[in-house]
Amino acid sequence: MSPIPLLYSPDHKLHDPPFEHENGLTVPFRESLARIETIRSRLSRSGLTQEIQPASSLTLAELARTHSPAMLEFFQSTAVLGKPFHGYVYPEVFLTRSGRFAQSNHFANQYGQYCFDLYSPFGNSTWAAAYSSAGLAAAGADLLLSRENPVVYALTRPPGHHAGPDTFGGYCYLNNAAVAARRLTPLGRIAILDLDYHHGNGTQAIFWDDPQVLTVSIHVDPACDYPYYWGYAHETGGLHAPGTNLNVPLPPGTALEEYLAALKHALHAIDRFQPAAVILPLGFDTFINDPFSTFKLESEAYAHIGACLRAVDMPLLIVQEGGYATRKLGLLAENFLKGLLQVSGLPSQG
Ligand code: SP5
Ligand code: ZN
Repeated sequence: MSPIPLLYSPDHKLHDPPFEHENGLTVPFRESLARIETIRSRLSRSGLTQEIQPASSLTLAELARTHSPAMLEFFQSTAVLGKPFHGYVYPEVFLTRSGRFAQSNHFANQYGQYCFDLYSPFGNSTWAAAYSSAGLAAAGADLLLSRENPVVYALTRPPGHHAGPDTFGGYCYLNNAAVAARRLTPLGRIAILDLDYHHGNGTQAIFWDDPQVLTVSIHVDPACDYPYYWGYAHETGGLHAPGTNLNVPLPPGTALEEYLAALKHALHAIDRFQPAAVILPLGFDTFINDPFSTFKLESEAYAHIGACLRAVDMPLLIVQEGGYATRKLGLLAENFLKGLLQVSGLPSQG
């Protein structure tokens, strides 16, 4: 088995907010640089992957096929704002139904129109990092298009699946997986299977009315956990694309057996859709020791999940989403790939 291309860019380090908010308290920012670097170093030692630092070919015009030009303009305007504060700005006021008519070019007003939560602050280089991250996913799509690699892993950071056409939040700015999907549509129908602990609300919104892209997400029941407003089973696609969105919400406490049953259900739906390629937004925040998780997946579970995905007999692009048990992320990624590649013998802990 030739090594899996691992697409990486050091640009993610340009985005390094100091803190986030939790129940009114200021806590260290969980979506840290170390997340990506620990996966990178563990996988490089495993010999399962070969790192590539691709040149980005992603233009703003191509991004505008996924995100609104107005939100992209706002993102670009943030490159000069961080300095007067502590390096990062956070949203202050959110546009809700009662504020529909109040629109100005003031930075705070723009921020509150697109951002839906407190988890996506901006520093001067956040936009650069996000643009580069989406570029990795696009480069991953190119590798699949070349048909030389059946599996590609884009080590994207910041993550992307909470970013919609003109909304963002949840540590996300640009929807990396969606950008890759749009680049892959010349191949035919595309399926996106989101395995992050949280619902992929942004991806769902982007392809809601698109019959060419099936979006599937397995996640914690949004009635119990973030992002609360999206991710319910009755959300099944828009008027022009009925049945092309599948949400599989699972209750807190979900363990491997129930998780694998949900995964098999999702894989059947993908099979029926007959896509030409599958994109896998992969979060390790389903792990039992993840600070956000209520699921009970042990580290070995990821080998079983990877093995289950062997049933996907078509080009597969893995796109990194969440996962915040930083010291374990390398192990979880290695277990996942070992299951996917059917490499025998799970690695030891640590
Ligand atoms: C990509 C990704 O995994 N984004 C996740 C972003 C949201 N994370 C914060 C969830 C916080 C839930 N807090 C519940 C506290 C209740 N008191
Ligand atoms: Zn998540």
